[in-house]
Amino acid sequence: MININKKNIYNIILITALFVFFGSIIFFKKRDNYKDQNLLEYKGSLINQEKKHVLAKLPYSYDALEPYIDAETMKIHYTKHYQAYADGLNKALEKHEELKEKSIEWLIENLDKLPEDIRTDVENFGGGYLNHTLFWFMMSPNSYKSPKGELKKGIEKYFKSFENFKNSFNEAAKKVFGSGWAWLCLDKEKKLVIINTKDQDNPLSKNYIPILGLDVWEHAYYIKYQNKRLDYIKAWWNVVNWPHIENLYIEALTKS
Ligand code: MN3
Repeated sequence: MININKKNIYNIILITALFVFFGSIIFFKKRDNYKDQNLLEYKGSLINQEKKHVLAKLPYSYDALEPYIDAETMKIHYTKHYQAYADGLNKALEKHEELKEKSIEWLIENLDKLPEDIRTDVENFGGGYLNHTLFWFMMSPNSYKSPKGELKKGIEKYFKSFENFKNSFNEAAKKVFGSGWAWLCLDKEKKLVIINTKDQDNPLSKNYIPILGLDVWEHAYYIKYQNKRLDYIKAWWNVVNWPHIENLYIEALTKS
């Protein structure tokens, strides 16, 4: 029989306290896991010392999104297409020293204020550069498959259910004629809306704040999916970085 003296009681209290302590660390760590993935987030414009817009470092390896997005596509998409957009943007800005330190977001939001001789190049190359920078971070190899928290509430408020939202988004992505993007955005009234854009147009130019975007240019999927765009769209849902998308949503909601 255990002799319950003072020393034993202290031991029991100590052991219980340790259990509670380590138990809560494990519990909170597990709970925070959803948010932990945001460590690699795009926080706006990447301009180097030579005043050039540089590529964002890809936050995962080329094969990380397999089998949904194949490594070859990722590599060409990142090293060739993305690079070409950055190069085209930097080349256009060479003619206008005063615009070199403007963030890519500012340039895209203010296309109508740009000198006419570079407006189209900034729209196309700058748009492509910004769209892809956003796109890489909107995906993750450790996707949670569906949103949580504020974003889940927002989606259910404006689209009734996550399934419903996905169907509408798929439809918008499927409907892009030729090359373009599908987006979940915040409109001027801070409502969530789905839009699509042609070529490399970014929602910022049209007074929308992009929250989630999908590249439906053929270069984004043709190697693996050929002409089956809808198969690519459906597979892509498996790699959406929802905690990051939720952060973008909350940031956009509080932006004046
Ligand atoms: Mn692309």
